Amino acid sequence: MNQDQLKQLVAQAAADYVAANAPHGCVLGVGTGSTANLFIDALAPIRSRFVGAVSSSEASRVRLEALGIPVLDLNAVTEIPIYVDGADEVDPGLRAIKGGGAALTREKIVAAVAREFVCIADASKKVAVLGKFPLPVEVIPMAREHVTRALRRLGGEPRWREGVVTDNGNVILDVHGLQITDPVALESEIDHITGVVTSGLFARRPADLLLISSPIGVERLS
Ligand code: ABF
Repeated sequence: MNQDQLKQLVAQAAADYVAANAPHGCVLGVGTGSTANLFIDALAPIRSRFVGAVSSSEASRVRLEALGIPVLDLNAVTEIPIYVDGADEVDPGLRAIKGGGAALTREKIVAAVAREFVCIADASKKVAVLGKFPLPVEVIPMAREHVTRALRRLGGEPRWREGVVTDNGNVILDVHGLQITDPVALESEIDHITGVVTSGLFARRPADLLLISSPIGVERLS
């Protein structure tokens, strides 16, 4: 099985999980990326189950609306029973690096509201220690160099993702060379740098359920 087939497998498993567990008439949280795109497509047969979705990006909003799933403003929603999204790396504590697709801030906001965060990934995303995938950090543009210096002091090598502007009008620094042995502490430290909007470390609020696909099937970890 190639990686695309593994993504398809886990996306379908997530749609099945949602069909079995999401209350009728609820609002679903939907993430961003190629695995999330396949999950959105897999929602087509069950779209009448939801009154709508909250999306973590403009790209996912367009895909959801094309399927006839209304996309709601998060400020108009009080409950999201399930939020499904991909990740760039996941560790055994279900903590993740996200944000390769530059949607990290909205993803973190949706995860904060959701009762259950279901992370979907193929087995290549599973790691013992987070950090091989460069950690994305969303930054207010005028603070870019200040935050770069502060991240260097934390031991990483930040690189500006030139040409990328987030849905919130900010820039992304990708921090290379980190061995993230204490993800909760590092998430807090980065969040406290003035000018940082958020980091792609999902450690204080890890996934509640990880669906991970490999050639032998989809494993559920919680
Ligand atoms: C999002 O999609 C991210 O936070 C992560 O960056 C990315 C994973 O992308 P893919 O599913 O394309 O590998 O959820």
